Amino acid sequence: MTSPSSTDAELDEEQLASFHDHLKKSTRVLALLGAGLSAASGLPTFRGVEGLWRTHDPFSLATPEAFDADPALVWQFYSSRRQMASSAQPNAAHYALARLATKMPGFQALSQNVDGLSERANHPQKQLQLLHGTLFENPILPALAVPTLGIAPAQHRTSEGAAEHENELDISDINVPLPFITIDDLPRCPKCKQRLLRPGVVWFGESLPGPVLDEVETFIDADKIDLILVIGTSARVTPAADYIKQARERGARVCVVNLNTDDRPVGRRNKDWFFQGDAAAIVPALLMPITEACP
Ligand code: BJW
Repeated sequence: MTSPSSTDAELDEEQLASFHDHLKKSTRVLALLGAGLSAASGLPTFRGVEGLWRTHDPFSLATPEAFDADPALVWQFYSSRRQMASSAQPNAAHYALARLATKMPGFQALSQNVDGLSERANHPQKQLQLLHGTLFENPILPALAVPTLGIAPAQHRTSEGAAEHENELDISDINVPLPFITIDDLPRCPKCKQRLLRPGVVWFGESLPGPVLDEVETFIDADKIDLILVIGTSARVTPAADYIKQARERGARVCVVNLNTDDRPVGRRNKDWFFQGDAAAIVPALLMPITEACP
């Protein structure tokens, strides 16, 4: 069930006090971050009512097979996502998590987001693991700099009238034709000039970046973990979601922040915290004892 955003005032005081007590004693903390973290910045999630995967088939856009079949369509999808992410601003939750990182050396954020907003909130790089890569790895050619996410299913794409519609693309209308691009417009390897470059994100069926997996494993194996924050994620995609279980096995208590009461990770325990509402409102209030403390 989804309800309107919570404000700080709506947080259950007893739950909040119990969470703050635990946070103040914690030194090794993980956070698993998902698309809901950036929802208040105006970016769509994947599986919600207005989520990307409700109107766009993930297997036609977010798999290596989709890229092989129609690289122009896939590049257009990711170019418009990058454009939207560039126009968005980090919200109070991104900033609070970045501040927690500067205050707590034993804090690691594991982000499934590719939108660059944590980086732009100055989250220290060493304490931010980009599990699913980033939209900002490869250069975007001018032909791919489409204004908004007017991605139509492949059968609706057309070159006719594209120029006059170019500045009118509307995220809410999936039937708006896209600017027409061909395979010759796509970015290629600067060395061999032949191989097509691809968006720097992790698609279904692909392994997560090796160095990132190593960093996360090293952190988890190093010692006991006090807490894992699970913020704005449906926790349905593996291996990211498995980190919740692994953190529990290292002793972590689990704190979930989500708009939707149904989106709690499997295997819930009585000692977990669940704060329902907008991450941008809740996360700063949760982290305040550390982020607002004197140095
Ligand atoms: C709010 C809020 C607010 C809203 N405040 N909250 C069958 C076929 C193929 C693969 C598989 C398969 N079965 C299983 C798999 C494995 C697969 C997988 O998990 N699939 C499941 C979906 C079933 N995983 C993989 O394929 C991974 N790789 C892998 O397993 O490799 C193995 C391997 C090893 C060795 C060699 C080869 C392979 C890779 C997964 C990559 C996921 N990629 C995507 C796309 C990235 C690029 C892009 O952005 O387009 O990553 S999919 C998409 O889901 C994206 C996200 O990072 C990820 C997670 O989504 P997230 O963030 O949780 O978003 P939502 O929308 O699901 O949830 C948002 C939440 O926020 C909701 O709960 C809302 O309620 C909440 N919310 N507003 C607080 N304001």
